[in-house]
Amino acid sequence: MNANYSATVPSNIAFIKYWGKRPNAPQWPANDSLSMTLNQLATRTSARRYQGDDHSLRLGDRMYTRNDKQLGKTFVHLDRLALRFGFTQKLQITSTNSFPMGAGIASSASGLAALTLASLMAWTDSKNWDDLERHGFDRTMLADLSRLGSGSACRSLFGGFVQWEAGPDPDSQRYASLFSDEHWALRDTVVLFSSEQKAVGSTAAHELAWSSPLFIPRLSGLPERMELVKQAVADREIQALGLWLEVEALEMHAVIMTASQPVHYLNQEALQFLADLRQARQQGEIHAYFTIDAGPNIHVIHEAGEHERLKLWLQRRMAADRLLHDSVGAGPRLDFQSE
Ligand code: 2P0
Repeated sequence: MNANYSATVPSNIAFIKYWGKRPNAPQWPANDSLSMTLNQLATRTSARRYQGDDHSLRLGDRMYTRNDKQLGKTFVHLDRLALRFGFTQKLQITSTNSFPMGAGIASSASGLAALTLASLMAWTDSKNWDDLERHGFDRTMLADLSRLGSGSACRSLFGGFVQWEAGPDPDSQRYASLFSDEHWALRDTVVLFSSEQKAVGSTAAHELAWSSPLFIPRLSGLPERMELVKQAVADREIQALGLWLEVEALEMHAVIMTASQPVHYLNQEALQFLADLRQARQQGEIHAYFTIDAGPNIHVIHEAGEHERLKLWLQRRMAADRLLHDSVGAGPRLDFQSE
């Protein structure tokens, strides 16, 4: 029997960004972060055990080897998991994204979380969450392991509105869904300004953050901002949330734009879009707010009732194939097929 173990893991969009890591431990963030788990923008990864000399990896319609720089993180992560738990079986991995890779839609978050889940399911013959837990892999453990592959991946293990706390020491990091996806029907429309691989990846950008004179002041203000954002989500206050989302995204970009090797993720067209969105909001045409990841694309956050009006406004400005429409989601799904 050659069974196929699959995980479908949505991406997440950070409201309070994970930006910068502490240097004295692996994957220990400089600050707590808070995100909304998405629904449709997801990675689906399947793993099956097979008799090969090395793991094999297919992403979309291409095969990758461990020498491919672009996906080196994947093989490193498989090796890390195998070494830590003594798994020797090689895996055949197949993965598909519902969005362009490396365009700032956190493909590493959904990708590394899906890889963690599918590979551990295959190695331990786990068909569902209960089986995984019986083998010692509860949700917190799975988030810890996903985080080692890519920091933001740990938040995608949970649905709704998710907080990742840095904790007092690197082994006490904590994850929690503060509100489920049913708490507030928020939507995220992603406006694509470039689908190309970005020039500076997030891992390098996290290191550069410390060289910005704006970084330490940012860290000192974040605990208060976190409380205000949590309160806005608790109260379903889109205006209070939205204004902080924009401050937070612009501050993160200001940090990287003032680093010792400055990085400009946003192009001219994206910058103009931010100004246009704000102007339209001031004039009462739309009620939506932006946030931005480490990439060139803009996430427009709005309530479900606003969606049609916003969509019309966006479609007057750009081709429909540059818009990805998503909403808050319930988190990962696992499935299993025997053959
Ligand atoms: C976030 N980002 O909170 C922030 C905001 C991008 C902008 O976490 O080095 O790919 O793999 O831990 O998780 C992207 O960084 O970095 C990220 P690594 P990751 O979503």
